[in-house]
Amino acid sequence: MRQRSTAKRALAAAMALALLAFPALYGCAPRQEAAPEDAVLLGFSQLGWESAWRIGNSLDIQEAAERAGVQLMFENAQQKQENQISAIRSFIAYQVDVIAFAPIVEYGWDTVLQEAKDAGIPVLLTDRFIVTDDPSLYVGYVGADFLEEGRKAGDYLIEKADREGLTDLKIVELSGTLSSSPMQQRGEGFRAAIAGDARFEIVETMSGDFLRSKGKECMQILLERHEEIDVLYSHNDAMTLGAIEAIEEAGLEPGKDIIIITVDGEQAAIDLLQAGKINCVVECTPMLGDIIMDLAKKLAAGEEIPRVTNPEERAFTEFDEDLMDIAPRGY
Ligand code: GYE
Repeated sequence: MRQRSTAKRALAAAMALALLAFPALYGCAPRQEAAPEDAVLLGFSQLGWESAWRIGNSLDIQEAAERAGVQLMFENAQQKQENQISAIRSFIAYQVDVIAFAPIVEYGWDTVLQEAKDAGIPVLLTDRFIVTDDPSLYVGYVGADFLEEGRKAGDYLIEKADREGLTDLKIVELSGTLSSSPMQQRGEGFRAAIAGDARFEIVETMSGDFLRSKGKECMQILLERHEEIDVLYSHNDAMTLGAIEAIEEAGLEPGKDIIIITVDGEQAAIDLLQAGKINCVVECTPMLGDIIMDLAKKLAAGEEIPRVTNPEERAFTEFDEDLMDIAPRGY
C-alpha cells in the first residue's frame, strides 16, 4: 500500500461530513468511523440514485466499507458521466489506493482511466461494464452477468408459453439507460433466448432510463400505440412498478392480461410476484459491498484478482414451489 498523507485523511473526513449533510438521499445517515492509519483508501464513484436497487447498492457499499475497515471516499454522480469523470480525477489527485466505479454508460472512459493507470492506481469496475480497446485500463469487474439475466427472462417466457400453449405473443420491452451495459446485454440475452421461435415478436422497445416515472410514461404510450400487448419485458423493477400503474389505469390486469417479466428483485417486485401481478422476477443483486472491499484490499496489497466476479443469482417465477417463502430482500 502507498503512503497515506494527512491531506487524504482530511478529505475523506470532509466527504464523510458531506454525506451526513444529505441523509435523506441514503435513507439514513451513514456512519463513518475513524479508520486506522494504514486502512485502505478506496475512492468509489456511484452513478446516481435512479432506483431502489441503486440506493440498496450505495448503502451496502458504505456498510461493507465500515465492516472491512476500509476508508471510503464516496461520490454520487447524479446520473452524469462527466461527474463520474471528475470524481475519478479527484480520487487520482488524492492518491487513493484503489478506485472503483459503476460506469453509467459503456463508452468514454479511456482518457480518465489512462490517467489512473499512469498514476499507478488500480481501477475496479463494479455493477456495469465498459467498452474499451485497452482492457489493461481496469483490473477487474464485479457485478452481474446481464446476458444471463436476459436469457433467464427469455427462458421463463418460453416455459410460460409451453405450459399454457400460448402462441402469437406480442412483446413490448422497456429498456434501461441507453448505452449502458445492463440495457445492452439484458436486451441481447433475451433476444438470444427467444430467437427463431415464431411464437414471440418484440413489437417495440422504448427506453425508460431505469426510472419509475419514465416506465409509467412509456407504458402509457405503448398501450395507446399497440392494440395488442401480451408481454412486458422490463429491464428493471423501478420501470416495471411505473408500467404496472399505467396498465392498471388502462383497466387491464397486470400478470393476467399482460405477462410481466422484470429484472432486479427488489422487495416491491417480489411482493407483486406473490400477489400475481408480476409473473417473473430475474434477480440482480446490489449487495456487492463485501466482494468489493475484499478485492480492494487485495489490490492495495498488490495481489492479483479475478478478471470477472459474478455473484450467484436466480430467477423467481410464478411456477416456483417456494414462491411464498422468499426471504426478505433487503432492497
Ligand atoms: O438493474 C437498475 C439500476 O446497473 C444493474 O441499474 C444496475 C441497474 C439495475 O438502476 O435498477
